[in-house]
Amino acid sequence: MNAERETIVRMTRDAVDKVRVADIHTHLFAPAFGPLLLSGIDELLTYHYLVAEALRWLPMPAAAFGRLDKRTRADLVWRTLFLERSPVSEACRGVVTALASLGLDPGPRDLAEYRDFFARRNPEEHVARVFDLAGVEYAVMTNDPFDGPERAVWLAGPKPDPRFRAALRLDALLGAWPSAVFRLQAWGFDVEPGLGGRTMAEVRRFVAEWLDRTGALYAAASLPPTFAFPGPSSRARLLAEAVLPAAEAAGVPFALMIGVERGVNPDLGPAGDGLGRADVAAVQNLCRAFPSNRFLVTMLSRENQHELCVAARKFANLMPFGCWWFLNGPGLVREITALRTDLLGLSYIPQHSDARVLEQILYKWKHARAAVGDVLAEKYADLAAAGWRVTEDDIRRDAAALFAGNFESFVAARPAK
Ligand code: HDL
Ligand code: ZN
Repeated sequence: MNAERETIVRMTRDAVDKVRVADIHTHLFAPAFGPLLLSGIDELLTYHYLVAEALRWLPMPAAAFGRLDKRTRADLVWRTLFLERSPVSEACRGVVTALASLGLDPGPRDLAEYRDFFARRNPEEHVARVFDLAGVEYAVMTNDPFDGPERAVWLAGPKPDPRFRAALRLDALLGAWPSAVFRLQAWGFDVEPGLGGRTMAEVRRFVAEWLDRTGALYAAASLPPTFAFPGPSSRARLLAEAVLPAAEAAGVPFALMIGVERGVNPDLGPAGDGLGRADVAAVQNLCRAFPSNRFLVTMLSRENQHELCVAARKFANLMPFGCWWFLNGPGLVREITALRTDLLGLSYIPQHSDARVLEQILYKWKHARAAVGDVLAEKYADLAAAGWRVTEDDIRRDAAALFAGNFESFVAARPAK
């Protein structure tokens, strides 16, 4: 590699390693939400990604594994995936990265020592330290107004924490309307199963109320591979006549997370979801029909990534984001980031962590910075080889946009609650 190329690679990796991150989709919760914020080695080891991998080896049915207590489940995962064979999968390597980032030595493979570290930590100091080590300025939560424990915290008015911002998740409304009707009626909303009467106005009122209560930066829903728009489904009608008008009125984008096949193997619980290739035409139809709405879009199938990039070239109100879930491995992150950069320049959001356990942001962002940084380094080196003078200031400016700025300008950052 020539000297100029080496310098560009070094500058790029340094800029990406240091850039502040807005983590735009996580399942983390602010400490005010109490036990909803998961943390510690036993939570890391019983993350559903690792459970799925361990169950491929364990001679027991998933249901039997699920009945064990958390510590026993963690012991089994540790033995199966870390002691009996090398932890080479992304989720396993992530646990190793997280331990090392915290100053623990993965070398001894001493689970008791790691447990002792987490038992002794001061929760508030630990949260601050993890965010600092990960270089994450804030994480956007996934906030479900239909979730009992979480709803109770919102109604009591949690103390705002600028490290944790809200996103209003509407799967229960858009994906399970028949059961949502009864909950909404119980909460005083005049809605009908057949969507008649004042239903759409009342759903708009419900969404507006929760966008305001949470200060959500965006509203969101995950959608199956069969998602179609327009269409006769309650999901399509609620989106068009209630949710998107409410999001536009509140000035927030809507995040479409498309391609998840829920409960492919129900016995595995949260680990039982799969994926399918979706129809990008639904995304294009939404962007065209709702030009005043903004759409954050991530798709779960590798085969949808190129189509989504081409669609984004057609609609400025479409912002592709993340290498979601089964796409979050170094190989696919590199492939998708190169594809996006080739087709969209810098007008995309490369990654979100999807972290469920606090310490996962340590590994998800360390690994993401490495993969995205490598691709950007190549792109800047190619640009220099074409004759452009690539400067360190340019690289830092561009990295800041990719890892936070693009999101914040797309969301037109709402004042913190
Ligand atoms: O629907 C989602 O937000 C997904 O991210 C699921 O929560 C999934 O279980 C997950 O955690 N993926 O990383
Ligand atoms: Zn998620």
